Amino acid sequence: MTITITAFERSPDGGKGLARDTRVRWALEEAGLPYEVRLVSFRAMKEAAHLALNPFGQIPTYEEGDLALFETGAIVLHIAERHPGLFPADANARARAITWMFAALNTVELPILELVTVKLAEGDKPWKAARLPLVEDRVRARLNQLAARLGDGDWLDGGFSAGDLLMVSVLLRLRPSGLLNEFPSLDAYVARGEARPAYQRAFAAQLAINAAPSP
Ligand SMILES: N[C@@H](CCC(=O)N[C@@H](CS)C(=O)NCC(=O)O)C(=O)O
Repeated sequence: MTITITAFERSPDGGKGLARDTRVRWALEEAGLPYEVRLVSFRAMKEAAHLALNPFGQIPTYEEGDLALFETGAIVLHIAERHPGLFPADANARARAITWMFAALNTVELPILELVTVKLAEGDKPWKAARLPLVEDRVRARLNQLAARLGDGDWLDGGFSAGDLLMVSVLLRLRPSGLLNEFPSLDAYVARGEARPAYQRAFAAQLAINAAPSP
């Protein structure tokens, strides 16, 4: 059955791989699944056809036969549950991998998104200078805790899993801030994720779209 995802017609990051379709592409590549991409403009994302797929008017979405999904966590979970490559076979290990998926999206990504908001959306606001160090410290606190748990392991819980896929994807958003460099073990963890052939293919596919000359 054909899998179709949506992605930005032109990503605001210019192809750095930070738009969330990259996570889904990565999961599909890890699972060895071919997929098609429908590019959408910012305007089209807010129109009825796209809102029927994602009520919040965002990318990515995922269509497979008569199934339509949104939310990258749900999409990656769906892929991981149905195809080998992203979950361990042991039921408890799988439950822990799912825990890391939630931790990535619900505990680690939140302060990182706050940082992005302060820097970009609120970049010209008078409170930015006072708020930025507070938010940076909240991110540092999370990274400290995460680094303590990772220790000298390659991945968060044994072998690479969908939990690592989402955690690496979330941490990648920190690259431009320089905060990741303060945590060498996490920096190396992210680099391990980026070095995976499946990630490289996912990254190259989104770059090919975003680096192409404007139509
Ligand atoms: N929680 C959602 C977030 C989706 C999201 O924020 N998508 C961004 C692109 S990475 C988007 O579509 N932004 C445009 C907008 O919100 O108008 C997920 O994980 O799928």
